[in-house]
Amino acid sequence: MNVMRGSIVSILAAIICSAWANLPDPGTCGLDVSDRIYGGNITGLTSYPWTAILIYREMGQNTDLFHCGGSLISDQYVLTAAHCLDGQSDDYMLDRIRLGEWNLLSDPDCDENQYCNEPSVDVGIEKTITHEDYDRVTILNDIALIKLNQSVNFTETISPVCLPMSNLTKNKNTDDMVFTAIGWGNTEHRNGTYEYGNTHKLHVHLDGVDLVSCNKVYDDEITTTQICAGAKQGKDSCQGDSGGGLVNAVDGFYYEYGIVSWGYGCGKKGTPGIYTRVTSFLSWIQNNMDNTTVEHSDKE
Ligand code: 4AZ
Repeated sequence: MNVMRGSIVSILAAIICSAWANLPDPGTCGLDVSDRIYGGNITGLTSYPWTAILIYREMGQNTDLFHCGGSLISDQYVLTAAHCLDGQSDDYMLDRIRLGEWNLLSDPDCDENQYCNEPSVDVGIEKTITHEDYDRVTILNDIALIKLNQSVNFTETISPVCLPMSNLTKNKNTDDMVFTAIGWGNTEHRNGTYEYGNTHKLHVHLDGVDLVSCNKVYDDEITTTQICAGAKQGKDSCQGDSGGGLVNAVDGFYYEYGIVSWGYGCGKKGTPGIYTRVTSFLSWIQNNMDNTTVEHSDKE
């Protein structure tokens, strides 16, 4: 009987795992070995190893421009905000994605004890997939995938974040969460150059804010497909952090619950930042990653 039950469980697990085979399991994803952002702190050298930075170029210029982040969710896909891919033209284009970055101005990156990371890795783009209902006026469905033109090897500084796909993680009440936002966006000290917001990867802790309170500030514009977080004086994501992750650790592994989207200003007391709610888009993510099977209705 036990043997039978065991084999039924393995068969079920195999079906479920094969349905999500292109997304890694917790333990492969969500690792953090160490412990823009307004009011943030510089992260550890190897912290939040899924953090990607999008690199843009202007036609005929050799300068890299850093205006958005993203998160590695598998060995070939980066999750970001649709508005990070909006407004491209022949003159201004997303050029490539950098993984394993910490300090934009040095390579390799080393800490004060001369411990150094492996050099960051720049990867080309095979294609970008913007949500078909992304609306640049309401900024709803602000989500996009970037398929890299090669699969990347996972290292100490490059590994994916988990998506909240299990019943436990996807049904958690985000109003009670203390999230972490990560990025190179503008800080209170530097109002952003044209090139980047902040040199180092920063993180800040942000409380979830319920939709009713959030909509008092945002005139009922915010929907259940978004998360509000922050609202403490001086603590926020900001311009340049867009596309990056709003994460929460569950049982020791990090899950991406939100994507930095927009907000009224940055770091204003009582004004939360707005994030795309990842659990509202799990099917969209899965359906838009290549080589997927379709039998995932049991997971959402
Ligand atoms: C932006 O402009 C932006 N305070 C991102 C996040 C927030 C505000 C603005 C949230 O990309």
